[in-house]
Amino acid sequence: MSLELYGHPFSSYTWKALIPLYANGTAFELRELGREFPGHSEFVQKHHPAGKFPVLVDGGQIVVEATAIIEYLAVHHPGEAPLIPVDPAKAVTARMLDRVFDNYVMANLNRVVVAYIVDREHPDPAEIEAGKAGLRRAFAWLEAWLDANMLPPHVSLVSCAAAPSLFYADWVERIPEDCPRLAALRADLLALPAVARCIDDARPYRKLFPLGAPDRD
Ligand SMILES: N[C@@H](CCC(=O)N[C@@H](CS)C(=O)NCC(=O)O)C(=O)O
Repeated sequence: MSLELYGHPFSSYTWKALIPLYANGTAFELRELGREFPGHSEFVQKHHPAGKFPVLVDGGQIVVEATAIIEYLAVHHPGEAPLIPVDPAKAVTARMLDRVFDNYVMANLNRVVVAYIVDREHPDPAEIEAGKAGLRRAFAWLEAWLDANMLPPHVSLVSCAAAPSLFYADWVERIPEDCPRLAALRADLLALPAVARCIDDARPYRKLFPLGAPDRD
């Protein structure tokens, strides 16, 4: 039976689960969320502890949380892209970076986005500044890390976390000129076929970006 992924083409965390599926050519069906498919939303509300997506279904197995979905795919549906490094020490580093991208890049960009969702005309300036300051701090940390370390050249847990978070973070707060390694990483990630596919499939939804999508990427 084919895998089913509940999510939305414009959702950053859905991308995080789509990238490994695309990179390994794993067969799956996207169960898109939206008003047209109320049953899909009901499923997510029932099976995710916070009603969030993505949610992966593999026969009788339901997996929630994008990182856990990648770990699950690495174990049960392995492919050419070794999503989790085989070397346990490198796997620790991959998991550390996954947390950094989720907790300090994705979370801070979402803080700004949510301020606009709450009140598009008058978003809370304190929330916007706190989110943007968090992004600048995370960017600087990542730039220093990239200066001292190498990332694996293939699609891994790190690229699955980094690609969507850097894609949208740069729309909220541009990666500054003093972070050239991070800007280059973002460009490299966006050029990966699995990521480019997510970007293209999400284009029709750009008008939904609460801050207004920039005319690039
Ligand atoms: N920690 C979750 C976060 C998932 C998440 O925040 N998903 C967003 C879409 S990108 C969502 O479900 N938003 C709708 C909501 O919060 O109700 C994960 O890693 O999968």
